[in-house]
Order: sequence, then C-alpha cells, then structure tokens
Amino acid sequence: MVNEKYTLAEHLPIRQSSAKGELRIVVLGKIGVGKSATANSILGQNVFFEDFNAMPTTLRANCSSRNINGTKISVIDTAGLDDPNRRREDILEDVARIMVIFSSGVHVFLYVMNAASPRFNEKDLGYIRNFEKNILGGNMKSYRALVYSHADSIKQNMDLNAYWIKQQKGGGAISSFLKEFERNVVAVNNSTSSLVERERNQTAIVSLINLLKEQNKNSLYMNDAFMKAATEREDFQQWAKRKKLNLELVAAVEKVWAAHPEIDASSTEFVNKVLFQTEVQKLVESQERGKHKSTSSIRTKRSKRAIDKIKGEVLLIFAEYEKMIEAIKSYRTLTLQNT
Ligand SMILES: Nc1nc2c(ncn2[C@@H]2O[C@H](COP(=O)(O)OP(=O)(O)O)[C@@H](O)[C@H]2O)c(=O)[nH]1
Ligand SMILES: [Mg+2]
Repeated sequence: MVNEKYTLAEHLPIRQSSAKGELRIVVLGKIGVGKSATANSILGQNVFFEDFNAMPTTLRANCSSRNINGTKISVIDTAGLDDPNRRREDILEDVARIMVIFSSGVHVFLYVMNAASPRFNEKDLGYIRNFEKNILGGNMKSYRALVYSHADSIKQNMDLNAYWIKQQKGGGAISSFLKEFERNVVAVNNSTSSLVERERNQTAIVSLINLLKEQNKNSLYMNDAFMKAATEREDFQQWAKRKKLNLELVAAVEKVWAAHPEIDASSTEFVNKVLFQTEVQKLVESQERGKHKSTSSIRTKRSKRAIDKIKGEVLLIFAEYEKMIEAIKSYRTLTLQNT
C-alpha cells in the first residue's frame, strides 16, 4: 500500500544545500557486497571495517569524514539491509542516526552491488523497498546511485555498459531495480593495491555523485523526519549555548559519537578519542600552567579536575545526542502508525 505520509514528503520544499562544500553520502546494500570497502575507497583511507568473512559486522550506521581537494566528504556506512538478525527497531535507530548526523539532508544514497556475485531476488528488493518507503520515507529515487564493487570480476572483454545492459535484461527483481538508476552507475575494484587505480576509483565515485548533485540542482534529499532532526539539532545548539559548553568539545563529541557507535561514552577510550580531536585538553593544561606557579602535585590535581570536568561534559553532550535519536525514533514510529 502506498504510504501517503511519505509520498507527501515529495512535495516538501527541498532545502538548498546548507552543506556548502560538503558531500553527504549514505552507503547501502546487502551484507558483504562491499559497502565498507566502497566507503573506504571514497575516503581514500581504511576507516570502515571490512569483513573478510562477509559476515554482518557493521552493527550501527557510522560516519567518517575527510577533506579531499577542499571538499569535506562525509560517508555513513551501514549494516546490510538483508541482515535477518536486525529487528525493525535496529533499522529505525540507524535511520535516526543518519537523520541526526545529516540533518540538513543527504546528497546521495549509494547502493553497492557485488559484480562478482549479483544475487538479488524479490526478497532483497523487498528489504530495499521497506527501508526506502516505510522507514526512511519520501521519494529518494533521484538521490540514488549504484556502485558495482568487484569490478575486477567483470570479464575483461565486457565493458561496464555491456554488463549493465545484460543485467537489466535478465528479468526479475534485479532488472527492475537496476533500471531505476538510469545511467547513474559506476564500477570499482576496491581491493586494488595500485595507487593509481585507487585514485581512479575515488574520482569515479565522487564524479558520479557530483553529476547527480548537478542533476538535482544542488539540493539534498529531505523529508519530514529529517526536518524534525534539524529542529532537534537547533534546540540542542541552544542548550549547549545556555550551558556555556565549549563548541569545539561539542563538535569533537559528535565526531566520535558518529564514528564509533560501539564505544560507551563513559569509557576512557571515548574520552581519549574526544580529547584527541580537540585542543581543549592542551588549552586547559596551558591555562593551569600559566596561571599558577604551583608545585607539580597541585598542578596535577588541577589538571585532573579539569579533565574530570570535561568528562562530565562529554557524558552530558553524549546523552543529548542519544535523546535526539530517541526523539526521531518516536517521531518516525508515530508517523508510521498514523498512516
Ligand atoms: N576483489 C574485491 N574484493 C572486494 C571488493 N570490494 C570489497 N571486497 C571484499 O569483499 C569483502 C566484503 O566487503 P565489505 O566491504 O566488508 O562488505 P560489506 O558487508 O558490504 O560492508 C571484504 O573481504 C572486501 O575486502 C572489490 O571491489 N574487489
Ligand atoms: Mg560493512
């Protein structure tokens, strides 16, 4: 049944890019097709965990960014859409994370398919349709592109075009899905050790996304739930201001929270990663040193107090991010129930 609530979202004004100079990418697909490897190819470094057993290891959507030629490229890697162990609640949580991290919208949902093993049946299509229509919501068709991983397996005497046409003509679920991408498709070999080919992969994917961005007149994919996330974020900014929190610290907590959903905020690892991202620690320490000509034991105590204060703030900020996720989840659950 067509979900009216979400088809309505097509008519929502799509915001002009408020993410100037930034590309916001969400990578989607089945388990083990090469999502994390493709995400790594885009950023040109191995930040996303690739699994050699093709087991579902990415449990939560996670985001990493990198500045490439003056453009901040942010990629969210996700768990396999066909993972039978993931409940609806897990998928909803991931979508809420995507919405909070990319609250001003998404430039492209990049579907990954394994060219070496293009198994794709009605059930797989069902997972995608359910995700797009019933959880994400809205019409995101013009914000999708396709990456074939394992391009090394496409026969040398068959170019991508021929392969692409052959797959579309094959009939069944895969054909109808592939046709929706028109020509927004690229093939890469994520496993290459050649630096030249790595660079070519990165350029090919980024160029395809830029082309799509042009086709979409620089707009980002938005819907009602993304807008709710944007409002939540504005409230959060106000809260941080009232609390007189250091904005650099807030940004660092967000970065670690978005990249490492697996790490508990109260752990030393989390705090250390946050401190590593900021100059806050150095700032506190140098202030303490400058202000007081104290003995080293007093200095250590003061420094410890300063770090404890930061730890407390890290927990507070983290809790606000989790609250935003809960708010989006309840909003989505409610809008789903009302349709
Ligand atoms: N030969 C080859 N192997 C790849 C390619 N892309 C991914 N892989 C490998 O396929 C396996 C699964 O990839 P991964 O990115 O973890 O899949 P995910 O579950 O979709 O994130 C890993 O062993 C990757 O190294 C590719 O383009 N060529
Ligand atoms: Mg993965």
